[in-house]
Amino acid sequence: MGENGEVVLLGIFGSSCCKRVELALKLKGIPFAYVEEDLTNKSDLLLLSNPVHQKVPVLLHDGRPICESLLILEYIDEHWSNAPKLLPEDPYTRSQIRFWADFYDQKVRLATYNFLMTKGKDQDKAREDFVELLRVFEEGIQRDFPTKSPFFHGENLSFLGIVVGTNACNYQAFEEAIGKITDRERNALFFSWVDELKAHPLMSENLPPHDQLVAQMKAQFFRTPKV
Ligand SMILES: N[C@@H](CCC(=O)N[C@@H](CS)C(=O)NCC(=O)O)C(=O)O
Repeated sequence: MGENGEVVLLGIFGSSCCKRVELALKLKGIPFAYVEEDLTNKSDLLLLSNPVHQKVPVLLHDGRPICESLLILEYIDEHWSNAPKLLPEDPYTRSQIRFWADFYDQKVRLATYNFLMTKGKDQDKAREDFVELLRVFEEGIQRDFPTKSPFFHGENLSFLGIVVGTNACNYQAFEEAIGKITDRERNALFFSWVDELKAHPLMSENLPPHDQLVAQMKAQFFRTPKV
């Protein structure tokens, strides 16, 4: 076992939650083994490691499981507390970052699922909700971080940059596979942030291959019954 202990990531291709963990480990320079799960036939290791949610990602550190991607990022930042840091030092700023990461996850990311699961007028409403949530996100970020981008720490991606970027950089693939949900004019500020995140080498070099992602999303979408 090296000085980092044994680090294993259970994940699946195309999952932004899993990609977050991968990027955080790479940012910190932590060697890890990646194990691809099959969610149609979950491994005993996954079921034992995450008995409550039975979901990926799971990080195993010396055999001990940590579940939930945002909590895994915090664990990584606390355990490997060397630079580059994911979260800022100041407790108030940390809490603001956590607030907006949670908002993005619980509201914005879930709005894309609502879009995916609906059709017709319900889908139009889901699209409008998504645009409005991004507007709230834009306003909040501008208000809470008026002088410094919360998506980067100097040259490096930050906690929020990783959380938002790993998901939003795939909207183009989502739209090719599922349908038009974004409005780049109405959320121009948000998409200027996404473009910056996409241009960052750690992000661009680690995004899932576009065509493979589109194919996977299409396959998943046509398996999912629409309400
Ligand atoms: N809140 C969780 C969400 C993880 C999640 O939704 N994982 C999906 C794959 S992207 C999963 O494992 N789904 C399996 C299932 O629902 O049975 C996190 O942030 O880690």
